[in-house]
Amino acid sequence: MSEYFPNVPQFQYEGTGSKNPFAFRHYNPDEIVGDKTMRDHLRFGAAYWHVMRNELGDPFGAGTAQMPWDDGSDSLQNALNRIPVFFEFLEKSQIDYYCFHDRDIAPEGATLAETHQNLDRIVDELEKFQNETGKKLLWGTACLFTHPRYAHGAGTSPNADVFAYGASQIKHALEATHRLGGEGYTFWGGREGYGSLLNTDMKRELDHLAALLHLAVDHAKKIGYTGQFYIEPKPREPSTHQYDSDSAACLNFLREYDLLDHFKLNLETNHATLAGHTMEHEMEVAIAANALGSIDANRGDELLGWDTDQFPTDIYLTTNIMLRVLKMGGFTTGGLNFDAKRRRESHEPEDLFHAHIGGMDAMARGLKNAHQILKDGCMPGFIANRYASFDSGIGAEIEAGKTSLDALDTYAQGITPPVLASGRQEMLENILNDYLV
Ligand code: XLS
Ligand code: NI
Ligand code: NI
Repeated sequence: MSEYFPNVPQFQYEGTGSKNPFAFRHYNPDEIVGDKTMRDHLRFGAAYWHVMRNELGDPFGAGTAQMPWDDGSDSLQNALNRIPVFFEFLEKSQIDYYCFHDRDIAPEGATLAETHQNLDRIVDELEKFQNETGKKLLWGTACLFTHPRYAHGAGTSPNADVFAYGASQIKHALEATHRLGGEGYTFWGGREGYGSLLNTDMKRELDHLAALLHLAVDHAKKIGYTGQFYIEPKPREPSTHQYDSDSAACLNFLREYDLLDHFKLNLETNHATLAGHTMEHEMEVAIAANALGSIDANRGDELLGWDTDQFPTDIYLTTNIMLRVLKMGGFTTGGLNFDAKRRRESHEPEDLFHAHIGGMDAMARGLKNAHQILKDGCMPGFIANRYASFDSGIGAEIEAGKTSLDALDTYAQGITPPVLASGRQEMLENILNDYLV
């Protein structure tokens, strides 16, 4: 078998003292943390679109990425040629899962029927490589935002024929995901929003989007696909305003259209920050609704206002993320998909590896820190204690819904004025920092 990355060995765990740039310093796949291995906690995934298809262009300049295995064409053969490269990448970096859009893996054909045939051919090949390597599909999705036909949206397009095209793509992408044993299927509505309300019937667009999601749920039942559906929130870009703007907006949409039983959220760090939230905030909102499914692990840049999709390297961030993953009891169908790309200046193939190894080690450190914080119990204990007045007496009655304004009025008039405890934010920040050394 030819090697596409001859200078890169398979990553091994060498510990913190290692100076080997292709070794893990913190991610030790089989090490047990708490109740399971790091591999099972973190469930790392690689994004086909970034690893194989991102040429590293930006709005001001052409792509820079060196991809000697790629002839630059949109042929089926070129698509087939990329697959062994990708699986070598997964094997060397010890990433167990991957994610794709239909159009990342297979090109459009001259007709829609030919497009679907292309996808089927590629899925045959992916299936073969999955069986040979044991790599698994975390989730699949359909790209309903790149082709010009989706300029006004797919599910929210004012053109019913475009809606039908999108539905056709979803049917085949869902069936491909099912065939490959995909544990989830994601909807990210890049163009499901609007540029101007002057030309938009918002209510009708939302009704249509919900109809499309219901059709997908129905089709999954029909073909026996039991994987988890996800919606991925993002407030804008490419649309001026996307309907799935943040966790709260998605949950409201899912509840309103009776979809909450079928969908969870796939949260991406950089999307959280674009929405004006922290990732922790988005995770807490989703967890409270029992709807946190999976994570697109990346980060933004505070100096840039767009979706820079950088690899997570900030231990403060990864600790906060893993605290919430552990708090919800870990992933079930979800995982940590690196929806992240190298900088345009990091154009050599080996940079793909440096990027992912950094993200994996940062998440592994976050996991270990989070596990230790929860084990020590001091920080969660502080929070529990802060609400202790609701554990008994009048607080317990409030929580149980066993009181009334009359009863609370009588109660409040019979007590001495409340004395507040300090929130101790600074002390807690100091404690958190102690875990990050
Ligand atoms: C883009 C999104 C996209 C989804 C999959 O910003 O993150 O990559 O994850 O369509
Ligand atoms: Ni994403
Ligand atoms: Ni993104």
